[in-house]
Amino acid sequence: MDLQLLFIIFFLFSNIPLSKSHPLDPLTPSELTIIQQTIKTSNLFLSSAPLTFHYIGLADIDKHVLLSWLSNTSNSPPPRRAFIIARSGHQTHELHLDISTKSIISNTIHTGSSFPLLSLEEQTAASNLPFNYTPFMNSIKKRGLKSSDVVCAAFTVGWFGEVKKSKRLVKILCFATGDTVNLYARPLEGITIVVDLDLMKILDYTDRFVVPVPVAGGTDYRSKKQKPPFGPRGKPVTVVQPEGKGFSIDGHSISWANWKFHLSYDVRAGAVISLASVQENDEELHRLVLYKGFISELFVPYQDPVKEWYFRTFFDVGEYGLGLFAASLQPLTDCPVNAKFLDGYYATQDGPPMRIKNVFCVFERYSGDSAWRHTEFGIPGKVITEVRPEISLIVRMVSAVGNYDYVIDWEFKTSGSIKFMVTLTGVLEMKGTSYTHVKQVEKDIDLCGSLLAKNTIGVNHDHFITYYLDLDIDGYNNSFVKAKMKTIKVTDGSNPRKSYWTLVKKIAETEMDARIKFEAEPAEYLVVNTNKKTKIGNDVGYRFINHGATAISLLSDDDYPQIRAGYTKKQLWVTAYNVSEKWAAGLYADESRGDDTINIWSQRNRVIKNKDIVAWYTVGFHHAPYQEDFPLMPSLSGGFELRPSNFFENNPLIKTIPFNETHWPKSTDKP
Ligand SMILES: *[C@@H]1O[C@H](CO)[C@@H](O)[C@H](O)[C@H]1NC(C)=O
Ligand SMILES: *[C@@H]1O[C@H](CO)[C@@H](O)[C@H](O)[C@H]1NC(C)=O
Ligand SMILES: *[C@@H]1O[C@H](CO)[C@@H](O)[C@H](O)[C@H]1NC(C)=O
Ligand SMILES: *[C@@H]1O[C@H](CO)[C@@H](O)[C@H](O)[C@H]1NC(C)=O
Ligand SMILES: [Cu+2]
Repeated sequence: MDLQLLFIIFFLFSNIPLSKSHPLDPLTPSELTIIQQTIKTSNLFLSSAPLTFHYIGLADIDKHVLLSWLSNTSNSPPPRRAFIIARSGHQTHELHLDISTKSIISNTIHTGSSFPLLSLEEQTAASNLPFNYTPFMNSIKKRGLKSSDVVCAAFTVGWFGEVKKSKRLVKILCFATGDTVNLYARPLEGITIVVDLDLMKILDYTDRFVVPVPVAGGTDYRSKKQKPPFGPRGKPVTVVQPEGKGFSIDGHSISWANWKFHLSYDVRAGAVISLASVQENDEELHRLVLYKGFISELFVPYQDPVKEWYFRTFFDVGEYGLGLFAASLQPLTDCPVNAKFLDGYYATQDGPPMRIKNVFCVFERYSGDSAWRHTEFGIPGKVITEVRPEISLIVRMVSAVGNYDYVIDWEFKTSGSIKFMVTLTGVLEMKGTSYTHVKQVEKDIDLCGSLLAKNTIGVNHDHFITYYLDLDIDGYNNSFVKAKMKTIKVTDGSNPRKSYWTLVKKIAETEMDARIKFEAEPAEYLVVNTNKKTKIGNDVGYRFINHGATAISLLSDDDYPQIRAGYTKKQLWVTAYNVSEKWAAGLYADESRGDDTINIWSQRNRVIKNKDIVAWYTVGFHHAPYQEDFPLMPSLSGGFELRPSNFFENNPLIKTIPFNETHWPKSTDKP
């Protein structure tokens, strides 16, 4: 090898930033390949039956092992292990595998009646079946459509009280495209196709009625399809960071201002944030807040009981995967110009790993708001004004599960807050109808939604986004505090007031004391560490603050979708930490029967006082559509905040210094 080539090679490699790997890093493409190869060549499965992978992710690392490694990272890290759900010969296998030794540690068969995530490949295969099925081709003709203008998609079927062991089914729904890409606006109403995924065969077909397929005109949302006059818009806005970015990313470890955390990708959960820790002013130490957090389930029940709609009660995390349906974020529009992007990799059903480019973006946000301000008029002869800009760090991902797009933001604030926001946008799931005007709808007919356009109903539904939050506030043993606001009556005439309110704080002893319905009583809800105090003696803690979106399920308790999502009647639950209890509607959500859900675990009524605890927070929306949601929904946001509450000695932002105007590139842009 000549010197020049050596030099080039050296140059190439010296330019690759060497990032430290972390035990919580997501599985790499080569690890995913090793895992699949090891299992395929293991002799555990019959070679005659196809072997398909439905989940491959990093196995949970024992918390004590990880924390002990973190306390001295020069020791060897915990071994890289994977958790796998695979199917073969009509059976679901759960496997644990050690990656470095390529050895299968355990292999058990799931015996319940519910099923793992659907793979993308089988959804595609099932959606293609109708096109080789004569009755369906006749149905297309009956609706005056060409098969090249029709697309189909696979929808999970739910569970409606069957007691026999279930088959792995999906229902196929079909839509017309033609002169639009907005397929959900053009349903082929009346048709139900039931497919057995294991046999990959149509089991049942019905075409009950024909209503007009809504027209394509006015439904396409692509900019190139819009014609003048164009709609409302201001002047373009961009972000300038004259001194560069304020955060750094080392592999998957991110640090910014007073925060440090780890960001990982999981095919089921999407973003997983771990070890989020924050620093007090003048302190070296980062104190842990959130050991691990992710979206555990996303339940979307539609509210129309007819044959073609009743089963639409989706669990987007456990059936489809927020990570699997993550979109590649578009620079400049999904995330601002100052964003950095990370990729994600998932294992396919039976092939090479897939990359999702730009699955996350990370950026500093300044929206023109202040983090605090005060104008003091009270000192004679002076007006004192101090304002500090609010700059925060956002981690964003978008999951486009079918028609809906969920923009999922984790916002870290210098105040010590973490804000969890979900934005709903995308396309409504629409229902075909013969109605073209509201006046045709008879009074006693329940549309189960609203007429949004000719032949188009937007069906009522909900979105319940449930976060798993393994909080470890400044340490491992935490407690849940309900601070109820109680009105005190002044009856003894000792002062002119007749009443006032005060906080009555109580630590929840067991899980039954920690099932919270916000409407039940005015209260503050905190997670505290009673073993750690501020200098003046308060327990360090964080409290939950909701930012809209506190809807809870309105279904009756005996309704099957409600049984499957029994936790959606309360916004907040606290349970004892258990490594097996991660998925709000169960590890196997597809066709689940509600036997592995938060509300069931919580019935054990374990002690949660001064223990390792997990909080489950559900962001909920009732969605009754309006015409502005057609043909595409303007975004609608809601969420909550975890706000330090006696965690710091005082407001950490007192020491923030304001912007220095002279830093801005063009002083002519100044007001
Ligand atoms: C960290 O672990 C290394 C290797 O085991 C050991 O040599 C070192 O003394 C440890 N450091 C501390 C601070 O415990
Ligand atoms: C947490 O509490 C348990 C008792 O519930 C105790 O055994 C353990 O030492 C505590 N751990 C810490 C880190 O305080
Ligand atoms: C942990 O959770 C699983 C699943 O809910 C349960 O079977 C097991 O008994 C739990 N373990 C403890 C110690 O509670
Ligand atoms: C603003 O920044 C400039 C350049 O760094 C510096 O020279 C100047 O002293 C700063 N002004 C104030 C008021 O801090
Ligand atoms: Cu909606």
